[in-house]
Amino acid sequence: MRVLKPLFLALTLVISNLAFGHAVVTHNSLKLKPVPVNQASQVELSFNSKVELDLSEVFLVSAGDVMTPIKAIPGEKPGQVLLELPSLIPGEYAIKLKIFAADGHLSEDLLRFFVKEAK
Ligand SMILES: [Cu+2]
Repeated sequence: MRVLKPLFLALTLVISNLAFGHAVVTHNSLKLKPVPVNQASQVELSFNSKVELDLSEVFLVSAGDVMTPIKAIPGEKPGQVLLELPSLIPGEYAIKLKIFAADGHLSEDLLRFFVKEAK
């Protein structure tokens, strides 16, 4: 997935310049629970502060730097956000977050993940 690498590098540089934001991801379910193949799923994120989802934007980044907006809904706990992922074929993806904290600060983050065929 050669195409995605320059994008990630560019975004990493952008993110490091915006690292003063105040809503930081403290937990994400991608690390514990792999995204299933060809099946819609949900990703759970936790932030260290309340987030303003109405002002925030979340995108799925797929091969060819294609950005698709994805739905983010509030979870049950404060700072918890649930992302609705569509059914995905195997490959390399990322979730791009532009999150407004309750104090009005914007933070950006990029969470990379793989969808792998079960063996
Ligand atoms: Cu802040």
